[in-house]
Amino acid sequence: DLHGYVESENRTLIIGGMFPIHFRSIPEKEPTSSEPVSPKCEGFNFRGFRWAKAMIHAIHEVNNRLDILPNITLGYHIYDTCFTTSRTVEATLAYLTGQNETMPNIRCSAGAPLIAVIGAGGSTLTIASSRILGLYYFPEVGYASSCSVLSDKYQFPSFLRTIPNDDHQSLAMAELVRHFGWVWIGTIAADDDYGKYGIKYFKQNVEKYGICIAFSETIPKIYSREKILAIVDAIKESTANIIVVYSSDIDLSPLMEEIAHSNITGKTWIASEAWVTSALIAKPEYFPFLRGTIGFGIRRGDIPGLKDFLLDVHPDNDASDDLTIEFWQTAFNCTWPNSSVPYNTDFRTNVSGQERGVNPVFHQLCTGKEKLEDIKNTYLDVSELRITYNVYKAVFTVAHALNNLDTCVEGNGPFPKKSCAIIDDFEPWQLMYYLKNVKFTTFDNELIKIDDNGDVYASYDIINWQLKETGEISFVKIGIYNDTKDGHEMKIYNNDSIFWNTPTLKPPRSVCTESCQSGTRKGIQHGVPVCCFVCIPCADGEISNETEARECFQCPDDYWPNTPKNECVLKEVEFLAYTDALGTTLVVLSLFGACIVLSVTFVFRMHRNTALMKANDRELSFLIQLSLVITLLSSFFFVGKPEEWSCQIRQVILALGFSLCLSCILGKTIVLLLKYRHTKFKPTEKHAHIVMQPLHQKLLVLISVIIEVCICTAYLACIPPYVYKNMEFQNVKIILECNEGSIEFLCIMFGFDVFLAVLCFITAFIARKLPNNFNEAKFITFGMLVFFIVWISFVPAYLSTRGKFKVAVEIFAILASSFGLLGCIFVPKCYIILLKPERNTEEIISGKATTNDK
Ligand code: TCR
Repeated sequence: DLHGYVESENRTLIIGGMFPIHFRSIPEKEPTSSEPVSPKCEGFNFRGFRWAKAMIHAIHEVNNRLDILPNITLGYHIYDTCFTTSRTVEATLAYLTGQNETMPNIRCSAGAPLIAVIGAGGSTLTIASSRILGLYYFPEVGYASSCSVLSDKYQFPSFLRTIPNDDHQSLAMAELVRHFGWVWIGTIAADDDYGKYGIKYFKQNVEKYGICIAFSETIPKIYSREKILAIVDAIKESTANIIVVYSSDIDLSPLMEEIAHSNITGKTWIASEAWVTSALIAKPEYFPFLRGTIGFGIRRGDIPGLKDFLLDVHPDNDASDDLTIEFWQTAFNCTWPNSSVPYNTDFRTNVSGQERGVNPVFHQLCTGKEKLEDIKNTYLDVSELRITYNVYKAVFTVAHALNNLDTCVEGNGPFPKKSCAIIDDFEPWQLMYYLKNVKFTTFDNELIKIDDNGDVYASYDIINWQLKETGEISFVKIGIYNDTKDGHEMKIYNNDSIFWNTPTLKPPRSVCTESCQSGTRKGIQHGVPVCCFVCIPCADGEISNETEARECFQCPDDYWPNTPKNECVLKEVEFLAYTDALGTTLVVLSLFGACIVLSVTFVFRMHRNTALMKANDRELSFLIQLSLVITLLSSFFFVGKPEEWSCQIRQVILALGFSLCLSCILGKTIVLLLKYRHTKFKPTEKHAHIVMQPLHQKLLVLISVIIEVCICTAYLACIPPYVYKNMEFQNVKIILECNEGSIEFLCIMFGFDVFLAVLCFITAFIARKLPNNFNEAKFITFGMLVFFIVWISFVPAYLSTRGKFKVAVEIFAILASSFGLLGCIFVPKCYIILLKPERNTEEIISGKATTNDK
């Protein structure tokens, strides 16, 4: 331990200090077989030594200042904790007893009284010491103990600190991770309160943002190569590119050594305050693996005069100062002559697996002439004074509190009856009162104010590891994070100034699954973190138009998803258009048919005076021709985009056309039938003429048409057809068709036509034997057969087709039946008229001379 104070006429008060001047203690092999002694320490920690020196420097500064404690001299008593709890507890007890014995007996010290302790470094150590000191309400001021549990004043009533509570840092890390959009994170924690609580709070924060933890590893406190290799494997196997490490540099260094050894590159490390600027980790040989590391550093300060004070160290100054001798030996790699101080040995097995020798003999002796200025050493590096500055602030916190206690005016004091504490003899809790209310500014103009929980205001520098031209690592400040009254603020100055550990030097991505593209949705799987999902394509008829969609949406009725399924597009509308090859053909055919009918009319008209034409009922023929034109041309209403009117008109026109046509034919066949009866039963000629006069024929036609018109009107008036968007058969298309409205009406309407047709057929069939009128009845029978065949075959064909072909089938049937009638009724007559005019005579037509002609 280091101790010292200046003898003077002033009253002297001692401040204790606990620093990790060694990295670890050497575990005793067999503690039971001999009297237990406190373990020895190994691994000289230059950084801890600097902290201790900074405390001494701060005490000197207080002593030299006239404004603080002018009539009091501060002394110090520093213990080495070796970064282990046992040593810390031992030191704590030594403070309380005042002797180098570990029996608690508060302030029974031989020398000057101890007033407060600065320390004890890591949180785990502080928790141990503070529990003991708390029993006596003995003030302890932490400089590096940042764990959040220490804010609990119920457990640690006499603890306060100059380092911010880690809750802020954990939140800051979570914000940083969110800022860069990383969602798949690995965490590594030291196996102590600092690491565990830090990572715990980080995870809590990060979960709120939907960020997932890929792996969580713990670095063992006692070195174990297997455990470290297991961590290395976990890092290697994971797809997480971002690794958050909450650990002190001392615990982390064996892991980093192994990481460098196994050549793990391409990871971005997020550093906690304890290792972000540590020379133990920021070694140039680790730079290929650790470059681009981002971390949080607490506020730094350049303590005036510290560098000179640090340089002013030499074993010659105090031959009994073992620590300085050990420092000298380690720094210059030599052994101090005639000293019992062992050369810094390291028993930890190193990466190559060999044990390092115990106390190796160094032939090189130290001369004492070695120059500290010549070597590069962490101890002398005053560029990143963060914890060191905290030590300084801790000393001044105690000094200011003591000064306030000293300057208390009796009658105005804080204690019962407005009394004051007396500087010569005060109780720890009285100093505690002043410590809790201390408020001062440092040389840096930083206001130090301890709050009720013993915490200070949190402010962090965001630091990025970059490479200097000299090959050293530089810690570049890329932003700040501040705790504000309402929440917090994080500022990253310039994204381009960040150096990234990626081949492209672009910010890394860290996701478990790449985000789902539009057209798919996120499928959460059971038993894996939410960040690892599968992308499921949207179902038919559904889309998702954003990435990361949780659900797909159904397209509206007339819409259908495009191929990438990220947009609803209007469905394609299908109908038989005029421009369609099929549509054009059918229209041309029907026009052609109409032309033929017209030419037949023309031929009949030209030859109206021939025998054949005279025997023929001209008006009826004309009406049949007219009705065929109507039916043929009605197919125009079937082609083209269905509209309300065309839907209503098409079937009606067709039905009317057919009823006109069939009733006329019926008129003809009835006449023929009567003639047939006349020839068979030989009634008087007169009789026949009386039965079927042309007028009667026309009446029949008229009545039939009127009936049909009535049916049609009722149909259109009651349940008219309408345009229907049929989407049942195909999702991608809307089939635009006419819905018949009422099938019943339709059946009645065409049923009447069928009824007429059946009558025609029967009458014609009965009269077919009659040779009269040039076998007209036979041709009509034949025509009616064609008509039936066409429409009977139409039904199954119509029912089994879909879409635009359905109408095409109907038009076919119309054309076929019309052509059939046309062919059977008029073509034979035209044939006689045009090609066989010699047969066109009265005798042959009346059938008297035709028997041989058949
Ligand atoms: N708080 C850590 C210990 C620690 C530390 C450091 C150790 C901090 N910063 C720098 C060595 C060097 C921050 C704890 O345990 O609370």
